[in-house]
Amino acid sequence: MRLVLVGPPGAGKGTQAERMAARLDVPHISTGDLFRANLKEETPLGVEAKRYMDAGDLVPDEVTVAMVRERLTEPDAAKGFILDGFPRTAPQAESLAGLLEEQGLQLDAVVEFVVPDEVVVARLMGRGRSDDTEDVIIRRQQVYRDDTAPLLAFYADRLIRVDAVGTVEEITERVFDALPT
Ligand code: B4P
Repeated sequence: MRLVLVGPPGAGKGTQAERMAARLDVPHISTGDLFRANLKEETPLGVEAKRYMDAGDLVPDEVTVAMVRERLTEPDAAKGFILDGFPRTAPQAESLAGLLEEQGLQLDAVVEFVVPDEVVVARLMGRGRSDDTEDVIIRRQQVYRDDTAPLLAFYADRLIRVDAVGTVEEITERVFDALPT
């Protein structure tokens, strides 16, 4: 199964991706987690990503695409993957399409997590990550509307929309009920 998860910041993509990956036995590939791991190790990539993440902006496409490309060529991704938080821009979507085409592969579905702004703000304020301050959350929501939401039209033929308000368990069941078999 090759899946992409899309949704505004705090929609629960990371939370659901982890559960889905365990059930489907495929790797969970989160660009946010990859950036944070680089940040922790203080790699040049992490240092560069930090200033964008702290401002609520997207890390530049060249950097993000190169990182994902490398991750997707690791052996465990051959059996499938859950891409969490990638693609987030049109150039990222085009590069993913190119990469899959080179390998003769296709995405099985793109799952959109639908959740109102006020719910995500409450969730993120409760989490307390360094990019979870009110100003930065508002900026991330704006970036989502401007750069990421337009991608949903690009994936219209394989888009699954899931109501992401509810308990973590309820949402996982909704996703699995909606996935292609
Ligand atoms: P991400 O790490 O992708 O973070 P996110 O979108 O904010 O969170 P997510 O939707 O995964 O929410 P989560 O499950 O954690 O991005 C962070 C930054 O990295 C971006 O702003 C950007 O700078 C950079 N970046 C990442 N990908 C990029 C790309 N492709 N291109 C460029 N830059 C990129 O859940 C949030 C909270 O809600 C948690 O506390 C969780 O416990 C809680 N929660 C989850 N489900 C819940 C539920 N059902 N009920 C109640 N609480 C719930």
